[in-house]
Amino acid sequence: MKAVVLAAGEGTRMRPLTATRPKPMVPVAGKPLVEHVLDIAAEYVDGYVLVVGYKEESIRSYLGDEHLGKPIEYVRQEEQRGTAHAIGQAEPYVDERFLALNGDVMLDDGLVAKLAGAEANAIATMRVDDPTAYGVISRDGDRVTGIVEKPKDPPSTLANLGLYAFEPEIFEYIDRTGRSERGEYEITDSIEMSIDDGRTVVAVEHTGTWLDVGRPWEVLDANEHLLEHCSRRINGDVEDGATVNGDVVIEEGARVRSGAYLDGPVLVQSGADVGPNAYVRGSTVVGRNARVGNGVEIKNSILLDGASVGHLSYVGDSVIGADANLGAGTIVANLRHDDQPVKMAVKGEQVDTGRRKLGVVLADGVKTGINTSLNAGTKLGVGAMTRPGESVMSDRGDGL
Ligand code: TTP
Repeated sequence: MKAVVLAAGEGTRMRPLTATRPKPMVPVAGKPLVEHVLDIAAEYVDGYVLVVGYKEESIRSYLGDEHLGKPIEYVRQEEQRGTAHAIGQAEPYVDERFLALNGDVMLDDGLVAKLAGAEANAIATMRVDDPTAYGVISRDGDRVTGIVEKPKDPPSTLANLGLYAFEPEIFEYIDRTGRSERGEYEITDSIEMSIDDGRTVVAVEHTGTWLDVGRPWEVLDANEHLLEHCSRRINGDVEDGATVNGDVVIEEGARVRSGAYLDGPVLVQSGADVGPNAYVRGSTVVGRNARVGNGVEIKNSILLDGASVGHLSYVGDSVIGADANLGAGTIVANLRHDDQPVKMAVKGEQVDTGRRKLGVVLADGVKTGINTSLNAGTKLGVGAMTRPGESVMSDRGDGL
């Protein structure tokens, strides 16, 4: 059985992190999202078919032609025309029952086992409090009888998680699928056609964790969840006088200098350099070759590879892009005085993130001048710079 992994999406809601990488390459807990998906499927498949498109080169060069000993084949989706169209690209590579998995979800093991082990075509579902934001499943016993997108009056609380097992016969229905109201070829329409034709589709119910990582703060949600499961491992160089508490991973080639205080869960990746006298709190990832310098406090944040927070700064609940550089004294606000959830712009619209604590999202290569203040929920796009002493209250830069 192969896993067809959808990784062609542009990830427009995830900008500016996706201005420079496809969404499946956004790292959580030290690895690109798509790698977590491949890891979880590895036990049940004998190969992967990756459907790639937007900035595909970075996926191809990172993953290469195998993962955990299983071959990876790539197929290009020229234009993002919808999930049915994306899965349809894999037809020449698949001749038996297969898994179809979104390359940008975070889930625990168990679910893929259930999908792989189901008898017929299968859809992963989970009970959610507010189904109106999801595709909602109607069923009779285990059998799916219909799927309705974002219904005002949901027929159940079972959400479609975007993870499937299909017989190759699904390709016939994909071929016959027309465009939906939003102009895409949707796999849920192909599935409904197969049900109308009398094919059996079962709902596999997931009771663990599943997160659709679509917007920048969901990267932090996924990171928090995954780091909760990391176990202490110190392979790097920890100087005398550094304190390392709890589940902290310090990879080989990383350095933690004297006076640094690390409170897990924290991941310090190879080549990273922390301290002296820095305070790194959970759930934080200090990426490869990233720098956390003297007098810096970092909390619940992801520093992508090569990011540098060199001196006297505070970074909370934030994602700092690769090779970004925060000038001395840069301070991130991550809480509103009125205690309301922080808002962030997604495709130009202010969205309630549901998070009481949320800092900033900085594109790769952003530079802040000394003593910059960054307001909660702000995004700085590609090429953005701030002047010394600036207070940044709204988004700026390209690729937002
Ligand atoms: P989405 O998250 O709906 O799309 P996206 O990744 O482009 O993000 P955004 O809406 O922010 O622009 O896609 C779900 C999954 O399917 C995701 O893994 C990307 C993948 N996909 C494709 O591979 N091809 C497609 O044509 C579409 C629509 C999605």
